[in-house]
Formats: sequence, structure tokens, C-alpha cells
Amino acid sequence: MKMIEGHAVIDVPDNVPVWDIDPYNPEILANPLNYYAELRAKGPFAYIPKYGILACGRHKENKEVFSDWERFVSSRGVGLQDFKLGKPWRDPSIVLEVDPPEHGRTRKILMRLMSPKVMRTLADDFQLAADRLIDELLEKGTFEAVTELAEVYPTTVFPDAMGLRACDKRRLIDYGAMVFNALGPDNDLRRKAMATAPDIVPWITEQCLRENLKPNGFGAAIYAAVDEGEITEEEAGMLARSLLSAGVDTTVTGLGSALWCLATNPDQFELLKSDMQLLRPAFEEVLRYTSPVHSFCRTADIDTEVSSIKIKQGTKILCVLGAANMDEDQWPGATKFDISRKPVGHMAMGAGVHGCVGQNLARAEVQAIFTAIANKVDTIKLAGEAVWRPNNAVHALDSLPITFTRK
Ligand code: OVM
Repeated sequence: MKMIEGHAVIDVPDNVPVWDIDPYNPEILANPLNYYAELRAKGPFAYIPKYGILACGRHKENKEVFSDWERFVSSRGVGLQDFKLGKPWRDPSIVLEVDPPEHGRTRKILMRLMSPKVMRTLADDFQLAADRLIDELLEKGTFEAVTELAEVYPTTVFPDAMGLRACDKRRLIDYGAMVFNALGPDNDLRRKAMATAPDIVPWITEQCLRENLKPNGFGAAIYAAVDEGEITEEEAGMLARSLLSAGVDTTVTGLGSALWCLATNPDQFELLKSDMQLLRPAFEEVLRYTSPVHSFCRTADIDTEVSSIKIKQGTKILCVLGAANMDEDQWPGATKFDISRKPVGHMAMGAGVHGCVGQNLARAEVQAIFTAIANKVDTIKLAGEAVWRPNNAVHALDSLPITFTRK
């Protein structure tokens, strides 16, 4: 059996075009729109010889693959590596990288922590922190929105909500970069991110221990499930690790992209200020339009068929969520950022049983920032070039100079 990047190379299925491209090329990762469009134009799937995988870019197939955990499993890894054929770089996540029924047991605990009821108890603190930050940035006038806003806000409110005692913002952000780059091939991006592992991984593991988590946070609530006999002490540490893996990079990226959308679409910002009911749909449109997590893999666990294409057991499928979210068949006028669109069914937070478990928390964070901005900021302008930062699974800004004027 021929292997590439830790998975079996499959033969080209009938009626699937071969596409000689590297989806993990840093230039494509930084500016993926043409790649997204070409992938969709290939049909339901394209075969990528460099990695011996199938990729899908249309909404229909992405939705079908993502929604069917029985045929397209997560337990074999959601990156290029097949966990059935080798040991991953860290112990598999007990919520992301497992299938039902095991998945339900751990997912249930995180769902409870992220309930709308719990979010309501955090809303005032989130708003206070958002108002304070936006006031500070208005004082500055011109600022770097990645380092001074997008990275600052989640690393302020999330560690508090989690109950972390020690909060090293840099390590939290770098761990996110590591976890997401790790989903791709063994390229420069992955190697560079992994080089920080010896420093960061032990630190993360330590923060996840019961004694390092304050009462009242998500961490303590996870350990309460141990006391109820739902999970073991070790599993609690693993669930805390999941929140630290998935809770920082994603929201940092979403916030940066939200600012970019508003700065480059002033008419939409005017609309947002005129109708606060649009705050929520505006963030959904940011998610659709920018897809912070641009792709995730699934592995076919049986021989099956999607859109009349035969898929062999063991096939890695690169689900390009960013491409699905720009599919004109699903979203007429897809290349327009339109906050009145209400893009129900976008793929930015996945779909099916693994759909983002932290979505209420992410929405609460952005809601607070959007509220502060809509109340206090009159205009948002780019003060320089927006630069995107390549990452094997996340489409994020590297630099976003912004000028705010006061209302
Ligand atoms: C985890 C996790 C969950 C969602 C996303 C993610 C790759 C990690 O459980 O560790 O990023």
C-alpha cells in the first residue's frame, strides 16, 4: 500500500478529474478565492495527486460528507493523517477525533458548558471588556487590528471564562496555530508551528489540571463532571485541552476577519449601525464570507458513493468549507459581503454531530465587540494593506491596519 502524509493513496475514482495543485501552497492559503472557484468547477470531487486525496468544494458534497459521521469518520483524524495507520502528534481529542457513540458522552458535557443560559451569565463581563477595548482603540485612532484587537479580546475574556490561573496569551495563540497547522501536510508551515511544541505543549497540559483551574469557569465545570461520575479525571484534562485547542485561534481569526469585512464594506457598516437587529446575521455573513476554518478532512470508513462518485474505504476527503461557503448555487451573489443575507446553512462551523460546540461562545464574543463598535465607532477604514497569514486549516489575517473615528 502506497502512503502519503500518513494515509493510503487511493486510485483515481471513475469520472473524477485529476487536478495537479497543492492546496497547501502558502500563496493559495493566503488568497484562496481562485482555488475555491476552480475546485468547485471541477465537479463534485477532484483528485489531488500530490496527496492522493479527494477534495470537494461545492456546498452539496461538503454538506453530505460532513453530515454523515457513519460513512465519513472523524476517528481516523480530521487532517491528512489516518490515525488507523499511525500515531498522531498528540493523543487524539476525545471529542473532535472520535465517533458516536463515544463522541456523545464527551460532547454532552461541553454542550452543557456552552449553553445559552451559561452564555447569559458571561454577557455583562464580555460587554464591559469589549467597551473598554474599543474605547482604548478610539483613543489611538489608528491601530493594528490583528495584534491590538483580534488577538487581545479573546485572550482576555476566554481565559477568564475558562478559569485559567496563568494566562500566557502568546502561548495560547501559538498552540492554536500548532493544532490547526498540524492538520495539513508536513510542510514548512507545519514544521515551523511544531517547533514551538516542546515549550508550549507541557504548558498547555499543565493549565488543564484541576488545581490550575479556578472555581466557576468552564474548566471547573468539566471537573465537576468527574465528581458526577460522567468522565475520568484524565478525560477532564483532555476536554479542557479541547477548549484551549479550539477556542482561541478560531475566535481571534473570526474577529480579525469581521473587522476586515466592515472596513472594506462601509455601506454594510452603515447598515449595521442603523439596525442593531443585524448584529447576529452580520457575524454569520462574516463566517460565510471568510470561513475562518477553511478546510477539514474526513476519512471514508466504508466503500460508498457521493453524487454518483465511488469512494473507497480509507479515502481521505479534504472538505473545503471555504469553497462551499462561496458556492453561487447555494449563495447567489456569493462574492458580495451582504449582512442582510442571513446565510443559514453555511459550513464555517461545520455541520452534523461535530458542528462547532463553542459556537455560542464565539457568537457571544463577537456580539459584544460588534455592539461596542456600533455604539461608539462612526467610520472604520483600512489604514494600509490587509495581509493574510497562511495556515494549513485556518484562513486568518496577519496584519490589518485600521483607523476608527468616533461617533
Ligand atoms: C480539540 C479540537 C476541537 C475542534 C477543533 C480543533 C483542530 C481541536 O478537541 O482538540 O482544532
